[in-house]
Amino acid sequence: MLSPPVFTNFESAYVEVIRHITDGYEYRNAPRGNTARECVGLSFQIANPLERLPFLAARKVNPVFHFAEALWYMAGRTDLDMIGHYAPRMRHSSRDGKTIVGSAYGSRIFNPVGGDSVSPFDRVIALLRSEADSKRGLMPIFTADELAVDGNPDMSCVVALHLLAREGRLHMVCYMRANDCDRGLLSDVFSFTMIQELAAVQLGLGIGSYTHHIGSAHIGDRDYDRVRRVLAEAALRPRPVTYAFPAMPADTTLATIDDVLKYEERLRTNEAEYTPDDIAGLGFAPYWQQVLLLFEAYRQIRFRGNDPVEENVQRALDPGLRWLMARRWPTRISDGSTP
Ligand code: 5HM
Repeated sequence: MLSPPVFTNFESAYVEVIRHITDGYEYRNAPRGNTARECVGLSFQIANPLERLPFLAARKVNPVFHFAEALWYMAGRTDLDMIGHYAPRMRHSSRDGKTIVGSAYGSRIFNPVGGDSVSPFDRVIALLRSEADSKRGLMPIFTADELAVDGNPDMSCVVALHLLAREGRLHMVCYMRANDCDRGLLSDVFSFTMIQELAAVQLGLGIGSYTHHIGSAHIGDRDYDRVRRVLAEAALRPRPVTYAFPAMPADTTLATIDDVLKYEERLRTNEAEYTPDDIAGLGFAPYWQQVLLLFEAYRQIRFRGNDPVEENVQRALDPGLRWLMARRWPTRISDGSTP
């Protein structure tokens, strides 16, 4: 078979990828000191890219970080102020202590580059409006000048994102030079499928498939035990929660993202606190209200000692997001299954 294997959702693809590398790795190596198991050349496709979160207690994903990173990309940002708040580890990837270069993928897609006055994202949207069948909807990310930086702490792992409109649906193909399949893979697929969805909404198309191609697909030794636990849990399905995976509202634009980020900044800096009613009154669709509720919950986790997150915020969270938050911060949020 020459096509990549197709999975219904990200969770099933992720479990198969880590199973494949764990059982069938080709190499043991340690590039830049990171000991890992590696397969060279790995691809998969996801039929429904909206189902972008894995619900596995052993993996404990952080939905606050995932939404923050996706929004940070879509706003074309490079600042550590925002992303470092949600992922302190990213501070190690900064060359100047203030910005991220290689991994700030959004800055290469959503800002004009190379003397153009229009961003690659807007160019591709315009192209696909004028020629739906085009194969040229490519947004490059990796740049050759990254090879010339001595001891580069942060070389882009993504080579390009590619949009293809076919028969009323918008597909995305992602090309990666390397992916840590128990770390970067989770946040990369989450953010890139959100960018795909944003593009589909702009074009008035349905969501198509998401295809992911990786050059070096690896799992670090530091994560090996956790990966074994995830595989053991996955063998004992069914899923613990049913999450509706809502679609991005059809009226979402880049201005919506900027608006959400205004409130995000107030919460991140602890300048404001919002009840669920406050958030409902800000004029956002329920989809974006859930994102702001996550930021409010995280504000309470970060700035309120060891207190549990307010009960009304917990109750207003979508049950699936609440379940994930309860796995990640079990002393601050309950999953609502016990009164
Ligand atoms: O030595 P190298 O530059 O490839 O190290 C970066 C590590 O972070 C690799 O394990 C790479 O696969 C992982 N990574 C990822 O999987 C990093 C980023 C950030 O650019 C990412 N996905 N988005």
